[in-house]
Amino acid sequence: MGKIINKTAIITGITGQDGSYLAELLIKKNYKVYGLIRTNKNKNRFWRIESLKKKIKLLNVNINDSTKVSKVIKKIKPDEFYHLAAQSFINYNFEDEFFKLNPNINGTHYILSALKDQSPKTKFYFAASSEIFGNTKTLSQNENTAFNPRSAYGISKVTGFLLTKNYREAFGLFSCSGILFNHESSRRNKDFVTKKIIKGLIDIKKGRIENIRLGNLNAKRDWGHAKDYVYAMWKMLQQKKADDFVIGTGVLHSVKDFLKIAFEKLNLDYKKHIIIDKKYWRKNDKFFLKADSSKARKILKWTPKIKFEDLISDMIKSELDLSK
Ligand code: NDP
Ligand code: GDR
Repeated sequence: MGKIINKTAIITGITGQDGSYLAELLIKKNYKVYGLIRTNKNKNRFWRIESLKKKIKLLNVNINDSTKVSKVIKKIKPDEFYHLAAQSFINYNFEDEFFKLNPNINGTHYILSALKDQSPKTKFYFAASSEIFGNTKTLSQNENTAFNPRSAYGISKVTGFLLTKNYREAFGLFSCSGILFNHESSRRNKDFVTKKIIKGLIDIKKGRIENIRLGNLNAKRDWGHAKDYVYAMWKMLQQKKADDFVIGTGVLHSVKDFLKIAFEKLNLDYKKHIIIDKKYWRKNDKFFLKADSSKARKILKWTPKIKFEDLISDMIKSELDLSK
């Protein structure tokens, strides 16, 4: 007997790290999953969802095209809509600000507006980010902390957050934002520091390279595993009341901590293999953001299950498997 499909969901950003894990989670829960993709020409982008291809339906809908967004929502009227698509790499020098702001802000607005008009019962999730806190004065950040973004990316996420809140309050949509802190996995893009380190480490171990060039090793982040974080997204949309939640581990680690643990796991000394390169320094990135997710722990009963060390082991194992 076939599985009973109980709900329908649309995911934007399904080809990304979080989109792929979320699609897996929803499929396990018997959802019918649609992914909106901006193009099907660049097949290199599909590696994370390769094993899911037969179980999901990909639709060519660019979120910058309001007419197409509206049409697809009208047709599918999903139970849940997870909006994860974004230019997610942060550059603090504002040189790419228009490129970043357009899809991140307008895309979010088109989706919310189409939901209001075409499918007001759909529950909506917006992928906000700890970057909205930016140059904060507080030691840890929760849902009441003031926003002070320091990048075009952070500003675009504040706008998405406020649009999501206003559609909830003004039009009664079930629209929530998850204010997520850094989360990683073997599916991270190679430009992010964790994946860059693990990939470099395996290349060093295999004798393919000698060094990794990095920026500020004293930079600190609140790092968790993406699998835990997509579960929090789903939990938010299963509540009776729509609300916003901060999601993070509440523990800070430096880039140096990450390097030390990762290299020691392969019996190497990171100090012999790192070159500091100013190219990777971000002059506005001096603030240590740490999550206070007590609200999510209480209301969603969410806690991160995968520890920092296990995240690193998991990334090393996957990279070693890949390199075989
Ligand atoms: P990824 O960079 O791995 O994935 C981004 C996704 O967005 C990809 O599917 C990409 O599609 C799509 N995308 C990018 N630009 C556009 C565009 N102009 N139009 C349509 N689609 C686009 O990000 P993550 O999975 O790590 O993150 C998911 C979301 O969560 C993002 O919004 C990110 O900003 C946010 N976030 C992530 C955090 C993290 O630590 N991972 C923390 C806080 C927030 P394509 O394959 O075509 O490039
Ligand atoms: P971040 O992630 O900017 O926090 O954005 P990234 O991994 O790029 O940086 C983490 C920290 O590492 C320091 N760093 C370096 N970073 C990179 N990329 N490359 C280097 O060589 C390097 N050396 C040191 C950085 O300065 C920084 O402090 C991620 C994204 O997923 C966003 O979409 C998301 O919103 C935030 O996390 C929360």
